[in-house]
Amino acid sequence: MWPKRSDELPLDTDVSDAPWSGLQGGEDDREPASRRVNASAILLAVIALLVIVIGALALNYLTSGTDPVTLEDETTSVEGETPGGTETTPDESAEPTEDAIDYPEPTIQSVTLLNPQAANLDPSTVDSQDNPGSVSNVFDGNPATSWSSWWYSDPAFWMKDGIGLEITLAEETEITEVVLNVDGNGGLVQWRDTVNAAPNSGQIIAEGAMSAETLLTASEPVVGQTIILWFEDLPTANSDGLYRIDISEITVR
Ligand SMILES: [Ca+2]
Repeated sequence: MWPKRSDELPLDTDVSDAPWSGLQGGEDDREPASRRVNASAILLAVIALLVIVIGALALNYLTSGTDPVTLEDETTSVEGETPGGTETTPDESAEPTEDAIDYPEPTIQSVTLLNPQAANLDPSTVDSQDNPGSVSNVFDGNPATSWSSWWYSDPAFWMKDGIGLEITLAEETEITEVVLNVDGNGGLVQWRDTVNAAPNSGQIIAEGAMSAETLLTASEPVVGQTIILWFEDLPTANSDGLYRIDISEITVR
C-alpha cells in the first residue's frame, strides 16, 4: 500500500504537472524561485540600506549632534548662566553684603594723643605734653569730663606744627561724620586720610573751625577703623580765653 501510494503520488504529481505543460510548469517553478530570490535580495538590500541610513543618521546625530551641540549648548548655557550668575551673584551678594554687613554703628575703642613734634618744644615733656593721660575723657560718654591740651601763647602752637588724635573704632565700619564737642571756638581741625605715624600728611577728608558742636563730614563715606584728627590751629577756650583745645566728647557716625 505505502509504496503504491508513494508511486502513485509522483505519478499524480507528474500527471498533475504534466497537464500544465512541462515548460509552463518548469517556468512556474522557476518564477517563484526567482521571485523568492529577488524578494529576499530586495529585502536584504532594503534592510542594508535602512541599516546604513539609520546608522549614518545615528552617527551624525550622535557625533555632530550630541557632542558639540549639546556641549556647546551646555557650555554656553553654563557660561551664560555662570557670568549671569556671577554677575547676578555679586549684585545679589553685593546687595545682601551691604545689607548683611550693614556697617555697624561706629564705636570708639580708644583715643590716643599724637604729638610727633613734642620733642621740638621740650624733650623732657614728650610723654606728658598736652595731657595724654586724660584723652580717654573724650569718649567716656560723660559731657562733664574732658581732655584739654596745653595752652599756647600762639594759636598756631609754638615750636611744633600741631597735635593730633587717633580714634580707633571697635571694628571697621562706614564713617561719614566725626563730631567734636569743644569748649571753645576757632582754630582748625582736620580729618585726614593718613596713619598715626604721619598725622599731618595725607588727604584732608574734612576740616573746619571748632565750636561747641564741630562737624567733620566726609563728602563720601569712608570705610575704615581708624580716624586721624590733626589740630593745626588752636581754638580759643571759653573758660579762660587761652589758645587751647578742650574736648568733652567725640562722636563718630
Ligand atoms: Ca567726656
